[in-house]
Amino acid sequence: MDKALLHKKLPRETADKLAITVMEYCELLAGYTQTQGQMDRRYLTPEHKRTNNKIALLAQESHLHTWQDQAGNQWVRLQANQETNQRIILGSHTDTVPNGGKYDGILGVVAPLVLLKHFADNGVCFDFHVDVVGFGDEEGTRFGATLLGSSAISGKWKSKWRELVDENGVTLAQAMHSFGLDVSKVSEAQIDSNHVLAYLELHIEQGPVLEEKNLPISAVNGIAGARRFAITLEGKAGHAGTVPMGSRQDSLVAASQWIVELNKAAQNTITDEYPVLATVGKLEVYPGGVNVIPGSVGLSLDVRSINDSARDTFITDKLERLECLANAHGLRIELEETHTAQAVSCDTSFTEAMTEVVGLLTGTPLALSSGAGHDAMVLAEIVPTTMLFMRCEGGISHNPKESICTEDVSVSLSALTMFINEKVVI
Ligand code: HGY
Ligand code: MN
Ligand code: MN
Repeated sequence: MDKALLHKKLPRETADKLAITVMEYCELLAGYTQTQGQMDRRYLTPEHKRTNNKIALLAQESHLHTWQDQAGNQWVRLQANQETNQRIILGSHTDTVPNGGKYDGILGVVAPLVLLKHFADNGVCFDFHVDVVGFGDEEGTRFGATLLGSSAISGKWKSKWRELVDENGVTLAQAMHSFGLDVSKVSEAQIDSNHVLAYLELHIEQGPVLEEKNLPISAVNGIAGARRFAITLEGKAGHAGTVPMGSRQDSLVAASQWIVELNKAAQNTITDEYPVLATVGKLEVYPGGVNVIPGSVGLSLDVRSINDSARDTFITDKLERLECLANAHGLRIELEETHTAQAVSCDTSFTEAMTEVVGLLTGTPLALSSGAGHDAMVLAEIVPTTMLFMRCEGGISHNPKESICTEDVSVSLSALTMFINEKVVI
């Protein structure tokens, strides 16, 4: 028994040792990717299966209970010291964006897993179950819709998602079948929110604030709401050498003008009470011939703000402008909203508790709001939810240069331990 744990702290040398293990596991799992040499782990793929199996193996080594639910999320449990159905859940996602970093998501699964292994190996347990979950899909990389894993456990799964198709035309239902799952049973993944005392997600900040303040961790008080769209502008393909400049229906020209205006408009909100962030991350030109006037372009739109109505007003305005540009260029517009997540506030008392823990460990009781979306925003709809942010170098994320330091992982492990020991009571 690690006696120091009884005094509600993780001894510094223990936290440092566990942090090295966390880094090693993140490095190992970074090799579970569909694209050699870059991070690309998608929902219901062989890499997802390997990751779930590895998590299960690590859990079993410490005699922790582990299971995969009907949505492909992997769970690990440190049993309570008494008969109870009360549980806390720590977790994040195991999937990544294409060419992403090694820590976005997986850090929030591996760090609590290492902590649970340490507790189990030292005979430590609590009055409640401590669960760790690795959500199979948060990014939406494979099927476009996002937060699928956390939506399943929260009862927010949409039956229409079974028809979603990936870039190879494989439906989500087919992918589930290949993964050994039955999409008609996804509802069995839903948890009973009455049994959940708290959901806590450790995640890299993916922004520059902690580094600017020279702080390793912070609490999180809210998460921006995002809306995403898939847009197609249909013009008229033509010969680059014969169609006069004045009579073209060039969808790429209209799209380019709109993208520049969109960016400028979002920049103009920087000093507003509720800044809006707008991004076109994908742009596909069809047919893509050097001597062909583009027939159509497909583009994505991602708009976020910590305030939903500021975000929605911005979107309405920009889509009206797109309509004008399309008319001026003789284009047809197809628009599909592929993701909508309202901004959420984290649970007040747990966020205050985490802020206090952060203050005790770093001297600065800081809570930040998150511009990035997280599984926590889905869990926040059904159970008391909060997050712990950890610094990442340069605030870089969704980029292979994403990087963290072992010392910050050590502080994060201490924060998780203090939170579980002192702030969560039955
Ligand atoms: O897009 C996001 O905010 C998250 O990384 N999925
Ligand atoms: Mn991400
Ligand atoms: Mn993430």
